[in-house]
Amino acid sequence: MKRFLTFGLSLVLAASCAKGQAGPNPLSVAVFVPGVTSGSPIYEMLVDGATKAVAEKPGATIKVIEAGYDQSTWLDSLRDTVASGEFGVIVSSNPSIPELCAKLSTDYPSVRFIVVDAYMAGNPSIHTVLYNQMEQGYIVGYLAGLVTKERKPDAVPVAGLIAAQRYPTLDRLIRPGFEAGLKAVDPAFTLEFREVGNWYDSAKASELASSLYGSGVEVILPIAGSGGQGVVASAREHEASVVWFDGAGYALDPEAVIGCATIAQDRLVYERLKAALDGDASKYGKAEIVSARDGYVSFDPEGTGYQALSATVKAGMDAALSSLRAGTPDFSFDTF
Ligand code: RBF
Repeated sequence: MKRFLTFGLSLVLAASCAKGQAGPNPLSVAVFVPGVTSGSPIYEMLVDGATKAVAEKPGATIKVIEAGYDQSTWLDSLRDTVASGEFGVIVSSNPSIPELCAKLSTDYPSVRFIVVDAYMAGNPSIHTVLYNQMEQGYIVGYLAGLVTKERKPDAVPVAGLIAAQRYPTLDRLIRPGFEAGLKAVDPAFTLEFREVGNWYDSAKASELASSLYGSGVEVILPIAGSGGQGVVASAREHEASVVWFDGAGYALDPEAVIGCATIAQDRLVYERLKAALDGDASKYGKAEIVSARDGYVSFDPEGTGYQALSATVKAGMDAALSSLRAGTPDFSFDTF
């Protein structure tokens, strides 16, 4: 009997041991794209950064999962990804994602989540990094302000923001930052805000832009994913301008796009995933904020549209950018 018990116990031990070993491979990475990669620079950089980190780690593998534009399906799709048991690390990007990860982390405690462009502190399975997008908004707001004032010195100063939808980082960082930039040029600036309703409808975004340009707006900032291409098309028709966000804006139109406030999302994802694949688990549970001071928020001057602007505008931008990097205005914050 005793022998039988011992045998039974060792079976249980062997089973639990095998289960431990069969847990997700910590070098197996899923990139969960909440939307569609193509047309959204923030997601293109997510995939690029993760691909580079995985390529440099012997034995690591990567699978990109595009969850599509229907946000109501994201939790199920993320659950399927996690429940497959295939992935040790899930990398994703956007402010709504940590909440979904937190719903799954208790049931799948050996899976780790790295979520950028997001903020959640205190969950031991999740590491988030948020960009100081108040600075990012300020940079293009300042440029939009300078260009508008130069072209229409006698008009009541106004600029446009066309967003896919409302969400906390837009309402609390991007929009107030953009307005602060405009008002730093002229406190009389007002902002015309319009909402598309999704992240892909460039025809709707173009219509909204045309009505703003038609009413005398000179510069629009789209925060609309691939829908932003409709704003660029409208700007081209109206011989007006667009300031762009995140990256790769100038490629859309060499003239209409006059500036791009960047985030170093590809570098950030690469760095954080590389450290994780090398065994550094110290970031999980932590929410960090990166900014212009450490170079993760910046401005790309390498576009024909920007280079064609007047020397006065470019000098104004140079001064504003150095000042921002040195901490003035100070948009820093510790929690979100
Ligand atoms: N940004 C994009 O460029 N493309 C998208 O498809 C996209 N989808 C989003 C969905 C949700 C629910 C939220 C909250 C944000 C989304 N963003 C998207 C915005 C993104 O997080 C970021 O704020 C902007 O790209 C500006 O940096």
